[in-house]
Amino acid sequence: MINNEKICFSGVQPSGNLTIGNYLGAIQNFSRYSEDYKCFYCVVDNHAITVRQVPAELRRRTYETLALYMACGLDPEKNTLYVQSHVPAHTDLAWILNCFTGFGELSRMTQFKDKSARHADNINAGLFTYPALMAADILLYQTDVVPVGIDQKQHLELARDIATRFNQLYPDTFTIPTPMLAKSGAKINSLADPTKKMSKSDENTNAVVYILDDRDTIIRKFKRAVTDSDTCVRFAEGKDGINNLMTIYSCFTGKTIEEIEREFEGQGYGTFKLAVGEACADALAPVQQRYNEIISDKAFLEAQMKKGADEASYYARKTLSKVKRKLGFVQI
Ligand code: AQP
Repeated sequence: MINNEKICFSGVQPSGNLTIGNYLGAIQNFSRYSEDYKCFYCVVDNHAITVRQVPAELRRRTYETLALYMACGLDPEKNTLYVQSHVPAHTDLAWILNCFTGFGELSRMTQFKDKSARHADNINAGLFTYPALMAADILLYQTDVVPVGIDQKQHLELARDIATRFNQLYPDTFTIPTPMLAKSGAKINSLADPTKKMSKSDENTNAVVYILDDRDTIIRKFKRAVTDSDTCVRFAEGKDGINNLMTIYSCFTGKTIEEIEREFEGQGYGTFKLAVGEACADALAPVQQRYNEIISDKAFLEAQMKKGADEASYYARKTLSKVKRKLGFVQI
């Protein structure tokens, strides 16, 4: 909390084209906080370079992610939308928090284990200390709530531990943040391997539905989604593929799992998959339309980046100077 304002913070990496996992697990929920919280939504480009990025693609995706924030309903007048590397306080605080984070704690992070297995040729220190930067992102704004998908819950717990440890040594420095998981959609799985999270960096593009996929592509991908040898549309253990599709359908239509089971009683998987594809395409159409209007106006996006970075810096500086003062750094 800053000046009696409750604070919400979250971010998305411009590390690939955004997926319906990013949308349902995170971005769609961001606007829920706009009325009651001061919201900071960041394009976390510093995090993205923990994995090698092609510079031109990183640049393009940074604009795209900001445009998608707005297309998904985040009004830049009500939310602070900005790019992480434009506010150097993030990396400044990250260094400090690195010195309050245990090697053992970082070694236990499942994302580090997964990503170092996937990028065995580039297991860099940034990938390892990613959670300390994420803690800095959040703690810098005295954040109360962080809307995220389940995969980020472990990092959030570490951020809470780091904040608590710091507060014990230097009382009343950080607000302890609370993760806010979407009621449904906090973990959307791959269409090709439904035991695995849907990821924007998955090499198999058929496993992933991107927010900007066109209608035919969306429907084709859902038609090919892996299911099981049963034929009944019901949510049950061992039916990962169908459970995932039912969750996606539920998120896009607002129907409960019971309502979906009743709706498709006696119908095969083919009919159901088509319905999921159509519901997803229908829901994303207005987002895509708004996105196309925004993305073409680069000057507007740059002006928003600048405005967002100025706003975020104002808040970030307050916490950073408090932290430095408490640590005993000489400030001039
Ligand atoms: N499959 C998912 N289901 C629900 N939520 C998800 N999120 C990501 N994937 C899913 C949530 O989206 C937000 C932004 O994620 P991120 O950009 O910080 O990176 P990530 O969590 O590592 O997501 P990706 O798509 O898997 O990226 P890559 O492939 O680059 O690692 C977060 O709130 C996340 O929980």
